Amino acid sequence: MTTSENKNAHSPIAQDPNTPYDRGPAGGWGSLRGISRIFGDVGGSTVAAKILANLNKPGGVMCSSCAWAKPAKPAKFEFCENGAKATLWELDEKRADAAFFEEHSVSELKSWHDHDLERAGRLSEPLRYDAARDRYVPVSWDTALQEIGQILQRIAPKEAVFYASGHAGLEASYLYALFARAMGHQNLPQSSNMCHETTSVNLKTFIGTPVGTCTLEDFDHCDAIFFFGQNTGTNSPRFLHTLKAAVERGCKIVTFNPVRERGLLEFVDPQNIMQMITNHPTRISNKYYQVKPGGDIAVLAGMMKHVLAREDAAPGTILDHDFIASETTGFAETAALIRAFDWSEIEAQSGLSRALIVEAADIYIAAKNVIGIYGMGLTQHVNGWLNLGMYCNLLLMRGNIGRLGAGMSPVRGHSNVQGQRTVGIGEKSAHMPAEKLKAQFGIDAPSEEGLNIVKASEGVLDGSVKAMLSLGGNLLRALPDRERLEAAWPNLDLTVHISTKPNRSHLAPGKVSYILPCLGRTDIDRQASGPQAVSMEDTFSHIYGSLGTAEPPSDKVRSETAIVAGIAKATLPPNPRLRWDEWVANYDLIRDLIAETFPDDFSDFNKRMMQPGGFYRGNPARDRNWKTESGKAQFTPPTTLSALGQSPSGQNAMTLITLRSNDQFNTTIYGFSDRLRGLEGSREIVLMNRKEMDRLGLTEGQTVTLRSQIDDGIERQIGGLKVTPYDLPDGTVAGYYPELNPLVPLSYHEKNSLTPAYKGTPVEVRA
Ligand SMILES: Nc1nc2c(c(=O)[nH]1)N[C@H]1C(S)=C(S)[C@@H](COP(=O)(O)OP(=O)(O)OC[C@H]3O[C@@H](n4cnc5c(=O)[nH]c(N)nc54)[C@H](O)[C@@H]3O)O[C@H]1N2
Ligand SMILES: Nc1nc2c(c(=O)[nH]1)N[C@H]1C(S)=C(S)[C@@H](COP(=O)(O)OP(=O)(O)OC[C@H]3O[C@@H](n4cnc5c(=O)[nH]c(N)nc54)[C@H](O)[C@@H]3O)O[C@H]1N2
Ligand SMILES: [Mo]
Repeated sequence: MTTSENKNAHSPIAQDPNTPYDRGPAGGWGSLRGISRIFGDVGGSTVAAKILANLNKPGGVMCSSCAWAKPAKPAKFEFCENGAKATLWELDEKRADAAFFEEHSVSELKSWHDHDLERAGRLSEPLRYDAARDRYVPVSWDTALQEIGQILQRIAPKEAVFYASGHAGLEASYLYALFARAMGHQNLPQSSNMCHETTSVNLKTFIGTPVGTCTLEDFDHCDAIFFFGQNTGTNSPRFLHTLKAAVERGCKIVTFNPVRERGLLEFVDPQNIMQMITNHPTRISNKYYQVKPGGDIAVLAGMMKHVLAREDAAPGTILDHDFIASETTGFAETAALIRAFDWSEIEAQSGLSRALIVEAADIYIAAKNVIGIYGMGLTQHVNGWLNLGMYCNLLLMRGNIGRLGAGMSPVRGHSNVQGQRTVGIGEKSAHMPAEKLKAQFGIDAPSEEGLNIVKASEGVLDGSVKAMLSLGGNLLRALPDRERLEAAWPNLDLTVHISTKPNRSHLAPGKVSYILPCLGRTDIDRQASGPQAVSMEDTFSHIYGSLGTAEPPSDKVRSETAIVAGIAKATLPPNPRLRWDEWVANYDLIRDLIAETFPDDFSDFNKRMMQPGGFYRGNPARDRNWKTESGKAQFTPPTTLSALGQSPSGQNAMTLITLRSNDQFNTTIYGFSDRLRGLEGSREIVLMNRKEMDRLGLTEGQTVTLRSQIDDGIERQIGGLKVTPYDLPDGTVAGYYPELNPLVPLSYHEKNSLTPAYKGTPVEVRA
């Protein structure tokens, strides 16, 4: 179905004939049931209920789930179903302690489901892998830190990799980035390397900023919001309140997504008693277009073509000529290429008719202020750079970047993924200025660029990487090409996991392997000077403090800040200016260091971090200060109409997209209910539309094998996937991340940033 009208508004929730089970709107009673299920699962307490009541409010805990804003004036309950799940998951009463690891060998745990591994509970003491017994056994902190330090001293600095998932606060992250450089390397890959790296690298060249240009305020002033490949209802549900308010003001919402995602269709606000009682949803998208995976460049080309045609018909009325002339470069060349594309090509590549694309472009033109939202549907493609380039082009044509109510707005994933980059986590020298390292600590910064996650993974495969530290995360589930990497991981001399719960990555221990249990954000972080707050940055570049209030899982669990400092101290030669113990005793001192290294972003950090709504660190593009090579915003000439690196070829070949369910946070699987998509019970499934099922002679529930068509001499396939009918464009199959990750080659990634192309892999479907 590619029709555009969203007819679901104010009617009983329609059952889609292509969808197997009944499903409710986003929010509503379903979200409350979801929360109460997890509450029961983890033994929820009154402490947990109190933390939820203060979640995302000034002085409370900042949610460890997504990076959506924490408003200065929070709602009565400023949390969503998934934030509650993440919080309760961390407050788990169960313990994955020494007794648990004594009972279960690593080989046995390998047969467990990801869900069951994390359900074992919170890690509560440091553990070292004992190969002879195939078990993790308890060890003292001193022994752990000393041995890790000795191994890191023994190898060459560039043989070590320090990975960070976007959870840890700015304090631990800054020390981690400093530690790497003091050791002599910048191998600091981060989860964003699998995520919005496409944004960080390409947006920077187009408009001179690696992050979005909007703030929450813009959503009160926009006339249209476009959504390309971002699933709000599942991945940033508190955004739905902002959208509902915009819709009620008359703002138009237009969505391009191969999947009809519930949250972008309709929403029942769980805090609105009348809406809850009547189950009368608010329609979110006015128009919903089921673009083909990788078809967005073509859509954007079509929209731009129509904008140019309207300008030709009434010169001087459609384009923002002043803005284009004074603020941008490359318009003429780009416009010429757009004019040259054929509508028939655009229709074939996008899977949408000219009439539908024109309809969307007319909404774009009618709106004075437009915000462009996007997520993984644009970034995780080989030509992700051009997805973003074309999206910028469309906005720039009418001056929609750098003024109130308009802008480019990537929605970030992890709660502090953006902030970690701001304080120095990243493989380039630019991430942490060399002159500051010298002045503050007397350290000579490494000049060689470090490894991002794709290069670090290649290093594990070819043996050039010898030690892998992980500050959070679960690389062996999150990365592409899992089977190859899982086989190579045990060859590492050292693996160190700083984690809250057991996960699959712990089960491929290196020759020496440690699991170091850390505090989560909800826990009280007691240090010598008293309980400590930590801080993080949201998707709108606002920075907040967060104060944990739950009793930690055990007295043997340490803060991420203390663990990073402990390893650094055990590794580095003494340097009186690296005052690890004093910093751990009082995080204010670390924030002073951050403010000294990054004065433009963090002045008065300690004073401002607890202010309602956080403090804004600014964005040059928002002020039309273009930090690009030319000093202007850059139009990007399109060289192709497809975002796919390789199209599927042959009768039974399709493009695979990998999805997150409503019941997971990345590799953490809370349960098996993808309520918003009406999919229950199993994650070993493959979705396709009924027409494609008939064409391939497949029946509902039949199991099939998917085989990757990318040919690099390595065979990649996964069997036992249950065919499930679903409303998708022709030529498209969908399944779950991380289950389907072995199908995506490590080498199949976005061109400039190396972000894995998880949304556009050509696969054969075999009965
Ligand atoms: N509950 C929950 N919340 C999360 C997460 C989670 O796993 N669970 N993960 C967090 C993280 S780290 C991140 S990065 C964000 C991710 O949040 P999103 O950016 O929303 O990422 P995805 O859910 O992977 O995919 C987004 C959408 O892209 C669509 N899509 C796929 N291919 C294409 C395409 O070619 N074109 C277009 N236009 N659309 C396409 C999919 O149908 C899907 O609806 O969410 C964060 N929040
Ligand atoms: N096929 C496919 N693959 C993908 C994606 C996709 O869309 N499709 N998306 C990609 C994206 S966007 C991302 S961001 C990556 C995510 O990749 P990662 O960030 O590596 O993975 P997570 O699942 O977020 O990490 C979960 C683990 O983090 C630990 N943890 C949780 N909370 C904390 C904490 O507070 N501190 C510490 N130290 N540890 C903690 C727990 O042990 C938990 O098991 O996956 C990528 N992989
Ligand atoms: Mo992400």
